[in-house]
Amino acid sequence: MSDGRKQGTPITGITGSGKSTFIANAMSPWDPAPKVGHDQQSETSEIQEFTIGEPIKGFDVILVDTPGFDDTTHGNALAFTQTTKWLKEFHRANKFLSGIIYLYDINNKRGGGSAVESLNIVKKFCGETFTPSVMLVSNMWSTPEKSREISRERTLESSDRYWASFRKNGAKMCRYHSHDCHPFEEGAPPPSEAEIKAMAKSKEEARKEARDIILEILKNPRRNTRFQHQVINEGKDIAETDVCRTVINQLVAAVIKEDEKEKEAEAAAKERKESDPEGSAFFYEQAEQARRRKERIQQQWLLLAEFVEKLGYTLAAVAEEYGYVVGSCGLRALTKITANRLRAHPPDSNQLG
Ligand SMILES: Nc1nc2c(ncn2[C@@H]2O[C@H](COP(=O)(O)OP(=O)(O)OP(=O)(O)O)[C@@H](O)[C@H]2O)c(=O)[nH]1
Ligand SMILES: [Mg+2]
Repeated sequence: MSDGRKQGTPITGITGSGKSTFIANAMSPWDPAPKVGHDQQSETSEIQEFTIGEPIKGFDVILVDTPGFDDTTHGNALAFTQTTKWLKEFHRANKFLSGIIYLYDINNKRGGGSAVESLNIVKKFCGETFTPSVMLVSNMWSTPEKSREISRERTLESSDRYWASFRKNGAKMCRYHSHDCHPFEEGAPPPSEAEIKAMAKSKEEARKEARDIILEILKNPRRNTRFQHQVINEGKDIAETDVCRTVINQLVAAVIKEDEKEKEAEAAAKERKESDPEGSAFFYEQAEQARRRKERIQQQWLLLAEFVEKLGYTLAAVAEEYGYVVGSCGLRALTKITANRLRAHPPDSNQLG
């Protein structure tokens, strides 16, 4: 029987790292389960709670499916805004976080940059005090495990860019071997021998392995994240929190980088216009691609500006802190979006609790 204590655990990680699958595996067969993505596009775009039907150790366990970091449409801004909005409601309802699971595909098909950025966001969100409640879970292991997976795990554990600083502050780490319980897509190439073996692992095993991780998390004492502390105890606006500043810094750095790429490609295209029309067309296309990426970043910024009050002031502070040139075209565009937003909706209180 549950004694009514509700514990939430957000499952985080970059897009496609297997968050929804982990939750689906952990649920009892009769529980509603999240939708799992089978293509490159991000599947989960709305944060959603899934409560395991039967209480575990007297707790109602709520697994929270979050949009992936580096979401192909909205980037980290979506994961940030949805998670903080959700936490605000969760906290108001007197429920608390028992931990955070950070999932990492041990084959890391998506490259290192987005993983590092997402880890920085989680790090700033948690702060040192909450870090012992973080569980770093590597998944998608091959059967049998490959030596390159084991060496990648060592890199994760020993590198400060990845998990070392989390580990120093008490975060736990484990492997999740269980396979994807969902059948392969129709028309997909026949599964390999290793995949057949992996599929043969029963749903029960996948559930047990997921629940062993959950049991570990339920042992955590009640802690507040740095984000909660800054907003509730220190009375900061969301824009002033460490995690929001990190998201802003990442967006600004990305927009400036794309802006520079666009300008360089445009200059190269102009230079070759007469002498090398083919080369010139290539560089024009490069410039166009950089422009499109810049626009996508500006959409993320808009999403953030819709949610976070006083973003303009924080943008200025971040620009000063990191020495960004405010006159840079990309940064100016972000400032303009923020200014429009501030004109339309003057800041009011947007605090947690
Ligand atoms: N082989 C294998 N495939 C997995 C595993 N976990 C998930 N997958 C597959 O990886 C893909 C992405 O899984 P999802 O659970 O949708 O990932 P997600 O992190 O929720 O993705 P977003 O919602 O897009 O952020 C799907 O095709 C899954 O079937 C695993 O442990 N092993
Ligand atoms: Mg998902």
